[in-house]
Amino acid sequence: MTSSDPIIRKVFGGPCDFRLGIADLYQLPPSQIPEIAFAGRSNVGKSSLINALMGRKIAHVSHTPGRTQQLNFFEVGEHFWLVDMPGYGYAKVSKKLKNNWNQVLRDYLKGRPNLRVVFLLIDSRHGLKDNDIEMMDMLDQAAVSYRIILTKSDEPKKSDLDSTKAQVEEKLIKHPAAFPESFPVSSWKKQGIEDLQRMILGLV
Ligand SMILES: Nc1nc2c(ncn2[C@@H]2O[C@H](COP(=O)(O)OP(=O)(O)O)[C@@H](O)[C@H]2O)c(=O)[nH]1
Ligand SMILES: [Mg+2]
Repeated sequence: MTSSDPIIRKVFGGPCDFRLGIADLYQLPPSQIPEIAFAGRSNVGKSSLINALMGRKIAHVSHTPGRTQQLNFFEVGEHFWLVDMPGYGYAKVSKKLKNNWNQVLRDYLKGRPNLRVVFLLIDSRHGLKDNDIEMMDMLDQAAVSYRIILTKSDEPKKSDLDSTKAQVEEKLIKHPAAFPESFPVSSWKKQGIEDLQRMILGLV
């Protein structure tokens, strides 16, 4: 953790422990501490972003997407719980499994008053896909506030990144639970990471 801000160093550089992975909601721990969740398509760069935020490898970075079908909970000191949601949009997952998961997710999102925000990650090279819109609809229906993070912002040209950002924000107008602005980040170049850490501190 290289931030010059002592509070960021304390929170994001302090203890972060894997607490549990749950595949069913009866396993859900009680909701006392604020929760911050990360969602997005498989391969969007979610594990990399979580690792960049925490300044260490806590989430598995993989080239074979779609393996984890559970909600993974990490306890970040006494400050908040970080929830790694399973990546979606992986073609090899059966329809039945997908439906089961959607039900688990819906129940989680609806029944979690301490869930402060879902960061919904979108690949800045590809923009919004149909299953991202499905996820946004699910979040709107559960009335969980969410913010769009544009990942891998080191890849596209600036003009392309700007137009993707504008396109995404145009769509957000129709989504009541979405924060109207989107946030480009690069886990590789460490761009936008400290802003995101600060944003999280403002929410917990
Ligand atoms: N260019 C670029 N690639 C990234 C970045 N973050 C992740 N990736 C790559 O995207 C792929 C998927 O990353 P991963 O973090 O495993 O994504 P997840 O499946 O969403 O957890 C890997 O090949 C990463 O190296 C980034 O900031 N910039
Ligand atoms: Mg991952």
